[in-house]
Amino acid sequence: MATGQLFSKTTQALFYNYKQLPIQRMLDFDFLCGRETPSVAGIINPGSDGFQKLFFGQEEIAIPVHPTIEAACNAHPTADVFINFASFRSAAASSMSALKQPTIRVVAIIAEGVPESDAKHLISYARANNKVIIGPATVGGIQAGAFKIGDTAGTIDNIIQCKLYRPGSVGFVSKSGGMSNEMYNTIARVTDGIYEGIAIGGDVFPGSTLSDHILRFNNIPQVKMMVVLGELGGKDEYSLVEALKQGKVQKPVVAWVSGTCARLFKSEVQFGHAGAKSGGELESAQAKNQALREAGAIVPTSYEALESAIKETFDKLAEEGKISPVAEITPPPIPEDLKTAIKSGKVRAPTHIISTISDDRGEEPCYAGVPMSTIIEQGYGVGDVISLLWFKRSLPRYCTHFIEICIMLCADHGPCVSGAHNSIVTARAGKDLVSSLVSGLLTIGPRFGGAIDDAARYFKDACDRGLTPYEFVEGMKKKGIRVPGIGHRIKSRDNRDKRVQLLQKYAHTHFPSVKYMEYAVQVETYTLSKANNLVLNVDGAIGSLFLDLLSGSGMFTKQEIDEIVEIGYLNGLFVLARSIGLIGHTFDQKRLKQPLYRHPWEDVLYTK
Ligand code: Q5B
Repeated sequence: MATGQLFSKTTQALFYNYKQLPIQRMLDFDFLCGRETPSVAGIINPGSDGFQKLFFGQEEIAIPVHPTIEAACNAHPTADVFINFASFRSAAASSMSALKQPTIRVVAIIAEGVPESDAKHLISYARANNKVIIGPATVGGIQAGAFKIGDTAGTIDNIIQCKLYRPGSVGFVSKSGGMSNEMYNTIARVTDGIYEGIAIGGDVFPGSTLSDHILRFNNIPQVKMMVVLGELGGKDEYSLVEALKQGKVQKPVVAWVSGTCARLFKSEVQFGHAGAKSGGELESAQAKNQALREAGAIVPTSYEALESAIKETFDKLAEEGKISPVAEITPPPIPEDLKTAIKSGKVRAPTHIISTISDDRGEEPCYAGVPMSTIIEQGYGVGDVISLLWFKRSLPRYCTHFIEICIMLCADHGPCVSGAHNSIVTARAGKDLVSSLVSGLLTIGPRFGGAIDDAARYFKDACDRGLTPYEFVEGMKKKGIRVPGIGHRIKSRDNRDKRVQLLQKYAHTHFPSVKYMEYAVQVETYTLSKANNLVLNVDGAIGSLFLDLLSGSGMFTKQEIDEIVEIGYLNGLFVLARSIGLIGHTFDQKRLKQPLYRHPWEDVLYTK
């Protein structure tokens, strides 16, 4: 891996496993650096495809999602970096599959805990095929001002503070990802900043080594000095010692191997990384620091002295004219996410919806302010729930029970009525429950079940204006309007609708006043004098009785009653009730495995 640049300002990556935050951080970094193209060309989310919306600066962009690595590589042949956010269980298989793609050059493996045998297999394949692995167990790497892997360098604030939005002169490599963040900061304080930084990961077998990257940095003209942060355990640092001894590294290397404290422990110590354990003397931080020092690296006496060693090395190069000062630029501000800005109280945004009947944001949903636990624990019924969600108040029990009676009485009226017929035909055509239900519901209207609101409107108007039934009915006739709530296809003077009688009986017993119902009965007396089937029907009974409920309960102002009547709440009772029956008819047909319905020819009058 001796050749130089791994990344550039046009490098694009494929991102394995959808992880919103690291991808957005990469895109935010791109924007900060003034990249023209997003550094993430595509996302691989095994088994799914489509697009994922993310921000590129202020604009939203749609990044293609692919179900397989092959599909992603075919779709984005110029994306040559594979950022693998698979879990340790699948990281090896997916990394190998990526390495085998001719278009992929660099694979970064983020997962910790990849089995060592798998890691060795990946490494030998990568070396044989001239590919680069960063990781496993890494945060990734960064080329300042050009390209960043996943979460490398942390938040945008940290990236700005470490001046990573533009290239400096320092090549940095460490084992630890966490410490690399710390070092980006240190390096930015005492030099002109990072050119490239790589965390190789803390495993015993890293995909690429400290010396791999140092030798690579040595070939990058923009890198003027290198900083290495090793750690105790393993022998990786010795390959760097060898390279230094053999004169393969011409640029100054400032190095520190951390873990010198291990000697204070009496027994072997395992630090955070799999590879960071104090083993034999050769693997100790002290031995490695000494070997690096002897090989020509600048090695301070402690970690605390590392910053001044870097500073001195940088200042010397600058004095010698080997580093020309980097032109400082001000990066563009990254637009803050609306959610974050609202949370911090910086901005306010208009809402698009107003809702006043329910709230699901708290610990439990509330209907008109009444928590679900109260509804259940205090034995509320469906009438109470309707009263909360439709009328936004708790109505007295006799009212909510009346609502429940309406629901029960209107739930079904046999298979022959318009709604049930439609649902049955639809179900028999093989359609699903919702289609069968709505096909039945769509028949509800001025003639069938949907006359309750108009009945309430006309009865209220006529009664409030003091019209006699004669004046009202004949007035309607003149206008060519059938009286809503009057008339039935099968019910008549001699075959009264039991539902109407039950509603009337309930209201007589429980309602303080039945003024509107009595008016409707007087209208019925008049219409029955015209024809036997012009009875007060179930729609008319509910319409007139609901007027009595609204005005007699004392729970509504006059304006509220007018609004309820004008908006037309009451057909909702029939819609809700009849849904129960329509669903029942749908199930019935499906249970009976009824075939496609075809209306018989004999039942059609064919005429010209
Ligand atoms: N005439 C319901 O009509 C029906 C008149 C009228 C003045 C009237 C009809 C009507 C108003 C709408 C209404 C709800 C279409 C009904 C329901 C749910 C259901 C259904 C179920 C369930 C029935 C014969 C003569 C004509 C008409 C006159 C009729 N109605 N005059 N005001 N309201 N009502 N709908 O029997 O002189 O011969 O020309 O529109 O309230 O839907 O079970 O089936 O639970 O599922 O077909 O109960 O009354 O009568 O149209 O042959 O008319 O009476 O002008 O006079 P019919 P038509 P003329 S409950």
